[in-house]
Amino acid sequence: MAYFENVNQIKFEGPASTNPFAFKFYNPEEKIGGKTMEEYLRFGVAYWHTFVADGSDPFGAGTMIRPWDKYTGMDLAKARVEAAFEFFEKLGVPYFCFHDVDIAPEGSNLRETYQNLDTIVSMIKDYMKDSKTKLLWNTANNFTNPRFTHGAASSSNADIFAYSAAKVKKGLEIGKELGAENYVFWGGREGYETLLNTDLKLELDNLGRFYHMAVDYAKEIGFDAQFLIEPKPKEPTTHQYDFDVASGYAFLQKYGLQDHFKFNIEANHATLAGHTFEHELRYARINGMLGSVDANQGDTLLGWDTDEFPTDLYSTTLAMYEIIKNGGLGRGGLNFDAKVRRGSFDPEDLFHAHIAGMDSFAIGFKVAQKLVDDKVLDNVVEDRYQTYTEGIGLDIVEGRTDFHKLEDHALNLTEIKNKSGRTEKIKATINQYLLNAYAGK
Ligand code: XUL
Ligand code: CO
Repeated sequence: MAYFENVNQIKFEGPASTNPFAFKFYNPEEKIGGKTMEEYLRFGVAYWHTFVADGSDPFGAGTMIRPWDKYTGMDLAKARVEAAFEFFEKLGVPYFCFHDVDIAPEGSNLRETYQNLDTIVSMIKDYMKDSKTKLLWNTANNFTNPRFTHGAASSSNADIFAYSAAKVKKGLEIGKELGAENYVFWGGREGYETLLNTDLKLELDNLGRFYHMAVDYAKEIGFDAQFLIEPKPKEPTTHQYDFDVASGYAFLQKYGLQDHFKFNIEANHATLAGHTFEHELRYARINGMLGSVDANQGDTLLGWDTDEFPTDLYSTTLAMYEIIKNGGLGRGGLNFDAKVRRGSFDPEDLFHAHIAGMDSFAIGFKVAQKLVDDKVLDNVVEDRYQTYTEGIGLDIVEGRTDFHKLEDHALNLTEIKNKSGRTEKIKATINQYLLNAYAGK
């Protein structure tokens, strides 16, 4: 059965096209910086937002019209697999991502949940045989069910720690079965509401223990996916343990996990942490920890995770700049952890949303590659830090100074000259690159 019968294969038609079901900028075969867009951008569809979410919010019921919703239970789970692979093929997207609960309903106990998962995983495996779409990552949802109210690996209840471990164990087995490139840990309830009832040290130590056991088990079963931590500062808990890349990296180093994990960086999580998307990407990149991206955007007027499809070209350009400077995302990709707005309830809107996101990253990729090729920002930075390439500056970076030597230098200074940072000039240049990109200049 076709679930999206009004939509045909989405093709690249170029910037002049007026066909809403066509890519204007994402041309999978086009080479940018020697790589095709398809192999470099590695787009992924998020199963939960696209095939499961119903558009409900804290003030209202679901709005989404989804042809598969006429089914329930395991029939619904199976219909979603059919719809998903039809969608992947029509969109021509190379990857998808899911949580365990997205693909199969939970049973009345863990054993029954496993059975449901096994049925759907073998169905997905069959569909993957005839499909170009691969699994970018899977993960365990250890946050929705009420049992996780006090956390999962950081729960105050040891039974929940064990239950969470069992779900991740199963997730690792599923990842191996389906050939996942990565395995994600987003600490949905790993955090706390109030210190008044919280043993902060025990919870963090337990989280460290949990991640070590996951690393050990993946090794035991020969699952070689890249492990990824996805930081988020708040929501659902007040204080999330994996707040941002900097705090996550400190955590990983403290518990000796830094060689086993990288980061999955989500744009809207970055802005919730008071950072820009590019800040988080840069922080991970300079530490060799940039693994994958949850591509979305927030709303600057709202203080929560709105998970919008990325359409801000300035942001996609600066994000792609970091990704290019990282030499790509390796086994990672650009997963659209993004949802259509509650009012965009037609099945077709799922296509419009993904087309918008893919085109926005294609533009960002083109502009960023040009910025890199022309050394626009490299030249700015090189000039700005020029004092570290000679004299006392070179001595500092090469470790030949101490406070005595620096004091001598400072006492002998007659004049200190700072240079302008030229922020506005740089931003104007980026605008010029953005606008010129499709004028063929
Ligand atoms: C929640 C979020 C999750 C993770 C996977 O904000 O981003 O969907 O990406 O659990
Ligand atoms: Co995410």
